[in-house]
Amino acid sequence: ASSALSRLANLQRHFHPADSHWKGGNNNAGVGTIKISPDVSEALSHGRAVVALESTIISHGMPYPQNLETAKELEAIVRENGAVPATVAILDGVPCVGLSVEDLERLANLGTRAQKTARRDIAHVVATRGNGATTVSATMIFASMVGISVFVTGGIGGVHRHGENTMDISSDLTELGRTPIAVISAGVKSILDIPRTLEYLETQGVCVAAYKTNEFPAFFTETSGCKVPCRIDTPEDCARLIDVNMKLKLGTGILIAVPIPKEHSASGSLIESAIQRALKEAREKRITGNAETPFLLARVNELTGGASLASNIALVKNNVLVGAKIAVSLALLQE
Ligand code: PSU
Ligand code: MN
Repeated sequence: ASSALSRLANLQRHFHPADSHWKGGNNNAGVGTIKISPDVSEALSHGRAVVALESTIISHGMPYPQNLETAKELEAIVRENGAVPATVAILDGVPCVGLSVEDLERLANLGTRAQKTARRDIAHVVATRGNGATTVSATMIFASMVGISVFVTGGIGGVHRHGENTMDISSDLTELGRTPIAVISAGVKSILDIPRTLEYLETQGVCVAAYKTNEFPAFFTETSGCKVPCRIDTPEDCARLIDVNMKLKLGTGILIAVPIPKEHSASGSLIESAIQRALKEAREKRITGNAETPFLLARVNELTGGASLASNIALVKNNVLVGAKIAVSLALLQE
């Protein structure tokens, strides 16, 4: 706990924690400073449960206004379950851990005008004082830097279909291999190559656990046909896994895959045909690189008449519920 405290003190050296409306511009904060919101800072310094949340899901993953409503609801679910939410984004060039309602509104309104920010984009967004919506990889980095151990999202990136030729492999996977934080997600979408994604995670040394199931879930559906090496049935057991990973200083992340609740799981064949069509369109329009995931997400949502968005929102809420319980168990374990 003392090293966490001194790390926190170092990070906050250049800004006043009480000044929650601090913004870039005429600031004297050094580059490399992270702004931590007062409630997140308070929770971390007392060893209380904190749950990190990403912001690409707000800006690029969902349309307005559902993105704003969802972002606020996710934070509320975290609080109702006894943890403090820490949504991560880069605002006016400053990496922020813990956002105000105004910050969330700003990001939701910016939508895709906020820059999708993965690890490789961070320095550029900060140097140009831009607004960056952090993906799983960038969110892991900032959350881990300030001492957060649990991070919840909807789905992570993975190896794209045909990735063996394009080498389009999300930096989320390499980040899991190098940053020790537990990421709770509903698995990966079948817009991706799920078996290769799991192979890549194995190579990266990432512990992949499935929650109350033996199979890796495929985001919209509970099953993918792929078995996981590790099954966990309670938040307490997830907390123990995270605690051991930290104490052994393995340095790698953990992926905890929570299947979408049965009542919200989309019709597998409906989703699959929409995915096939969206993939074909992406190839025809030559949409590649970091534009591919947002394109596919939006197109699948259009093609399913909003069904995929409703499922998406339901599963993220469920992930946040599980993640908050894990974070609370972990805080108790580490008291
Ligand atoms: N998958 C989803 N929803 C998302 C994303 C992925 O089901 O919102 C976002 C996440 O922010 C993830 C990013 O980190 O896309 C991965 O993008 P890429 O495939 O370009 O690495
Ligand atoms: Mn990519």
